[in-house]
Amino acid sequence: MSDKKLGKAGCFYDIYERSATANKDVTHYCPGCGHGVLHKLIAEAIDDFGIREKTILISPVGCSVFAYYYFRVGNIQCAHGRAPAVATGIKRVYPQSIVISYQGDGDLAAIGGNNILQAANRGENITVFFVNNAIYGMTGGQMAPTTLIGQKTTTTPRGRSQINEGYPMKIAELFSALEAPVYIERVALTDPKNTNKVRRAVRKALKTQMENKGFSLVEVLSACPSGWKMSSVQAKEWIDEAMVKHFPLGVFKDRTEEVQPSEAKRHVFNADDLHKKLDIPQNIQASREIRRTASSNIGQNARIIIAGFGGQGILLLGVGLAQAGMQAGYQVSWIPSYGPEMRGGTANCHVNLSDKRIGSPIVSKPDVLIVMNLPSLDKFEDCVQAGGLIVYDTSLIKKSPRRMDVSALGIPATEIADELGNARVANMVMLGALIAETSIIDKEVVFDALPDFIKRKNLISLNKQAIEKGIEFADSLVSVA
Ligand SMILES: Cc1ncc(C[n+]2csc(CCOP(=O)(O)OP(=O)(O)O)c2C)c(N)n1
Ligand code: SF4
Ligand SMILES: [Mg+2]
Repeated sequence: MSDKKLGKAGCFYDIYERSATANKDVTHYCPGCGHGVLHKLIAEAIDDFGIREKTILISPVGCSVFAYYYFRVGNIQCAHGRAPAVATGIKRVYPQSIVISYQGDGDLAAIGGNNILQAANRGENITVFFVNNAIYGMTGGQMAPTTLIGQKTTTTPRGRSQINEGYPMKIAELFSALEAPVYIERVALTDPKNTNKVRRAVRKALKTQMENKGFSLVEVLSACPSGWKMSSVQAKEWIDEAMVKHFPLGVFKDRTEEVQPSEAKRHVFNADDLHKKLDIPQNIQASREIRRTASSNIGQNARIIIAGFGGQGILLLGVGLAQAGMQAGYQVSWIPSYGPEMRGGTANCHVNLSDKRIGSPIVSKPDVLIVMNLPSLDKFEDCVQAGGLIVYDTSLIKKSPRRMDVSALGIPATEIADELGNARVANMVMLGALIAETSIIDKEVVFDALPDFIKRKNLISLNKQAIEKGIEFADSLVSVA
């Protein structure tokens, strides 16, 4: 047992340095708020189980958004309602970790309702602490899915009515109807007796995960004196008198005795296996050596944005680069961006080619910007890294990039493609220019990769010609620094 029961749990930071407030000794929660007490019970359990080093706490959007100010564990704060998805990802990649999804009723039962439902139904081996305070505390007291009938909130000023807003959602009951969950209990943070039950439930839920038995969810009825416009004492009484009537306390599901532990095995990524599966020759790594021939400073670890009109083959160019990059032995990512571009704006995609593992597919500061229309140049020029490269299609962009701290290579890609008899291969002309101007990727690797991303075999030779033309044109120029 923790020897610090009356003081601060060791799992809390001594001083909450991350907090933006002046007083770094206290939490941001209102007096009487249940979040703080639940934090303490979780922190003590983590200490007592000796799992601090392997615990990852995922805090939601809601009043507990700043849980990471307090817990001395691995912390992630995620998008509203998405904690179960993030927890799933982490747990599957790090099965030895203890992953906690900490969520409010707005977060779990409203915006993230389907997210938690699917995670529970999959039986993810995670622990969910669901703080039901029957209101959106953080945003000033709007109705939550768990708001009681008749309860006044800022969005139900006359009280919740089942005719307009439906019934308060009974999460513990609902989720215990699913087959996969192992342990589901509803508890309440009110008097010492009930608080002790919360303490036991917190521990049981963590233990369930530690023993690899599967999904558990503890619903905690929790006071929000500010949102309910009550004193702390009144708020606790209201839980006992009103909330518990609709949300009865107790264990709704407990399969912990019958379930056999099943430890998820982490799949260790092996590049050779992947090459075999994708039928990529093993000696392809050698091609990396001959990549380093061209003139620009841009070499390995290139972050690239490609942009233009929908229909110009922007996304395909990105796919091609990523495919060839993969065959050259890079770690790669490709992510498209859709949206208003479908209606004539800019279509763009982000490509990473890296020697290291890629943290995020999003490229915010590209080393290379390839643009095939003016709106794209206007949109992305400013975000190119100083020292980076802009390759632009002068057939369609009648002005030069403004930036003086980047290299710029203008190429009449659409006209060259037209001369080849098909304007649609302008994207490959641009790719040729990139090959000539940088050491990112070798022409031969791209040629090898072509059949993997140009599905119509009769077009492969035309695409090769377009790439050759792009290289030829770029080689005939001196890039403008
Ligand atoms: C995508 C998105 N939608 C809406 C919001 C506004 N918002 C912030 S917190 C919140 C509800 C929080 O309520 P709850 O999950 O019950 O947490 P509590 O503050 O009560 O602990 C909402 C709707 C947001 N931040 N992001
Ligand atoms: S608004 Fe409610 S839930 Fe949020 S900190 Fe205050 S009491 Fe707690
Ligand atoms: Mg709430």
